[in-house]
Amino acid sequence: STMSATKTKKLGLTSKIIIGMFTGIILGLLLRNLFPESDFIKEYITEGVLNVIGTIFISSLKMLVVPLVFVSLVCGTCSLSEPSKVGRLGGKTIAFYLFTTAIALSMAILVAVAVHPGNASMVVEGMQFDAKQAPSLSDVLINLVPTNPLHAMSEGNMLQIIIFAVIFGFAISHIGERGARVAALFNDLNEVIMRVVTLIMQLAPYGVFALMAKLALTLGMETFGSVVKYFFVVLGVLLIHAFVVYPTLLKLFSGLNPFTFIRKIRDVQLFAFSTASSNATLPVTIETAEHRMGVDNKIASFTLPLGATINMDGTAIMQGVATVFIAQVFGIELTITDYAMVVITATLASIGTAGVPGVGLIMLAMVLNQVGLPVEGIALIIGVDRLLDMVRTAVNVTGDTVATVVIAKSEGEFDEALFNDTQAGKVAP
Ligand code: DAS
Repeated sequence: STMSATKTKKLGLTSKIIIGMFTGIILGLLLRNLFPESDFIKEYITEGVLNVIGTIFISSLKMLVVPLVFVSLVCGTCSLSEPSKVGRLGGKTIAFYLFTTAIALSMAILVAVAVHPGNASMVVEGMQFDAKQAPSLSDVLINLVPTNPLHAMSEGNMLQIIIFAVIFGFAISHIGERGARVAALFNDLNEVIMRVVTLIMQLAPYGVFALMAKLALTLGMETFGSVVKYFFVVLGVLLIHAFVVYPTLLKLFSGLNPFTFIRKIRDVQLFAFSTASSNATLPVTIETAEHRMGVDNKIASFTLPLGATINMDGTAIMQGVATVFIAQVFGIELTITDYAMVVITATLASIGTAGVPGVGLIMLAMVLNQVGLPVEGIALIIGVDRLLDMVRTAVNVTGDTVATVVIAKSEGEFDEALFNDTQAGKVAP
């Protein structure tokens, strides 16, 4: 039946992506070692073919983010008619996101202090890194409301788009009969965009191949040598957060089978890993949450775009470890107050920035500034940050999805049979 056919195709996609990933890495490392200083390879392969394919793939995903977030959020909100439901949903979502980020940050700081990856012997000189100031709470709140929604969309200001879509969707559910027609239109538009997502997902194995080959070609193995301890401390905490903390929270708060969740979230994690962008992965996160995990659109369309922007547990983990690591390298003792400042600043900074590659490092500069640590310490870890960015983005989107499933189930907007693949076989259309 179509069900089994779809499932086979789906499985095929995951294994194709994994094959694309590994062949990309192998090819990249081979080329790098066979022709180490070849300009031809650098110009026509790394910056040429691979760069073009990889960038087109990421752009095709990002192309959907603004229309998808706007349309699916309008759909979601206009079916959440009573204001109390929107308020409760918003409160629950933000509370859960802050809760998991606090766990991530404190775990990261504790492990980094215990393992002590940095030692003062690592001399660092002549490094520059310009740091931006962390936005103040009032700035973050003021910047939530778009002065021009179309401008917010053109610049991809996700929080402003979310606010506008929620208000717009809310208004639709308050104009009676005509509202139903508008809502139906937006639901159709949403299906169209979801269909485009599925089409683009077919490109993934090739896009991932190119991205990984380019990464392997540029990121030599020697970079790891100097900061390997820092790298593995961050990696260790990320993996614990993704495969211990999240499954435990899922079991605790929703009673669902964590192994089913881990199996179904794998595609999304592969996309996030390959693109290092929560925003670019958002179309896949929403499609997976709704069509494979049984989350209703009215929840997923709200919690996932919000999560891609304000919920970055993986990034918080990197920042927690990096702050401690840099303090250790410079022989600076951090007080409890300093750690509290790190937690507050890292959480605030992550709320204000969208999920794009490398944003974690920019926010880290804000955090270091805030606690008076030398920002040039970032030059120590920038070499391995690209790889860690990919892993922590996969953790970021996993956290967004765990919260979404927990909240959807608590709101009764969740198809548990679909989640457990136990629904009666759908009649083939
Ligand atoms: N790449 C960011 C994201 O998309 C995370 C980061 O830069 O730390 O979530």
